[in-house]
Amino acid sequence: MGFRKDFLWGGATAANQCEGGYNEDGRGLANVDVVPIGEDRFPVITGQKKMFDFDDEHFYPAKEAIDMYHHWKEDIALFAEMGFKTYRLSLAWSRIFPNGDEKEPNEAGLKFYEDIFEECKKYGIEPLVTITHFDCPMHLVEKYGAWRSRELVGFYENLCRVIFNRYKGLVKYWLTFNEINMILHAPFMGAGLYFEEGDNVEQVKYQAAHHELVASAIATKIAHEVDPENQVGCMLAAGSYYPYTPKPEDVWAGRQDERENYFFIDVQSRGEYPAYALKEMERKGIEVVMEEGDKELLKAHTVDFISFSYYSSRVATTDPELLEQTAGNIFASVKNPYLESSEWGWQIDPLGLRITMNDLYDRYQKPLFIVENGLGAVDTPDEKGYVADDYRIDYLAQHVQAMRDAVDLDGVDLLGYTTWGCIDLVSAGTGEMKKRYGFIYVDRDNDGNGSLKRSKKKSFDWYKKVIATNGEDLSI
Ligand code: P53
Repeated sequence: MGFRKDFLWGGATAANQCEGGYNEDGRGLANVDVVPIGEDRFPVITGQKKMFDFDDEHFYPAKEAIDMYHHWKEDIALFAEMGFKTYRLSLAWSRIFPNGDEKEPNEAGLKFYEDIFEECKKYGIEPLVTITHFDCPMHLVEKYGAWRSRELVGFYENLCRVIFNRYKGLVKYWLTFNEINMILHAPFMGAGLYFEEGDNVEQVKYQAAHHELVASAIATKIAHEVDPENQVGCMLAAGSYYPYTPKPEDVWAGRQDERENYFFIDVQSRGEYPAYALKEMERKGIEVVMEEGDKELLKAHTVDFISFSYYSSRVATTDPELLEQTAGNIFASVKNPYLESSEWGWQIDPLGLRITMNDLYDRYQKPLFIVENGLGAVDTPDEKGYVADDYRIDYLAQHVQAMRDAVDLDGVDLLGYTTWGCIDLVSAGTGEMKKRYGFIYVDRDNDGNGSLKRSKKKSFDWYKKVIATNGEDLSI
């Protein structure tokens, strides 16, 4: 009983939130670079405010982030010390193809990740690679309108061919698009989409989503052709919906909210547009343009496993007053009165993880991989610089227990677990450094001050023990 022997314990990061080095060694500018911290962040990441380059009034935290570009050896050594079996990271597309539409890749970018993978190998750490974690080269945004253009499929295909061939034998686990459903909620940050006056926003989003779905199927096809050992997953920002009341309308609202997310995974895992989505699009007047062969591609190249992030469950309601309170959140969800919240208002629900795992496993019957989970919190180092983050340990222990229940008691097939932001990094939602997730503290603040020094928090030793006992010992 318990987790499988080869369970992949580890941690996760994304290039734009940790690397920095935004213009080094030929790297091109990307959408994720030009999203500032502060009140303009929300309009920029949702594609309502145009910011295609840096200006002097804003601070752009991704430019330097935690400078992993120059600290990766040290950071991987720390991951290895914790006993990581896997490290989830993403590739910055614009390091490999600075503009996105070149024929030949940038060797320096390819080499950077190759060195990282070799380093992981040294420690027996299996890389889990997100091909795109929100990033899109700015040249593709400006010239083609990013994923609204069909041409992006071809550029993404080139990227995939190059990386699958180059990293063959070094990387086996791949995710095509991080939180693919984020395109609906943060379309600029998630997919480089910016909306002009008069745009039919829904139409643009679903057309772009179709392009990503086709690109994902092509990536899966090529990955399997290049190396039959390759395992490709989709990636969903998950969290099941609970109806606010047993009122049938609330239950139905929950079903609909859930389908908005499942839509993507239904296509990637079952290989076709589900009936409810076709009907909904028809009602909304959304016409997705498909090319000949798209349907066959989607059907023939479904994913091998289902990966997802889980931070919280969600609540659905039809009550207009309650709905009002959630306006302005990326994932608008009503507060659940039975749950506690983090300092950022994210509700804490370990049982919700078990519920979500069951929902996904029942629906797709493919192995699951939890690739993000964790607590964003304010950490205050003591005079020696030590962070005693019992609150984080508590959160993680409860979630690991819940996933163990899903495995042991419900029979869910779970490949692994990578906590989000295993080393402190920049928050995607807010751009803050202050919202920390790591086992490793990084000395840097919201304004970019700090020595970037890395130090182990209390949770570092805790997680090391969890991994060493394959999840048996969760005690503090
Ligand atoms: P942060 C919400 C908002 C933005 C990104 O989020 C999100 C979510 C949660 O689903 O998705 C993931 O940094 C994402 C990561 C991100 C993490 O959640 O706002 O894949 O890039 O950092 C946590 O606290």
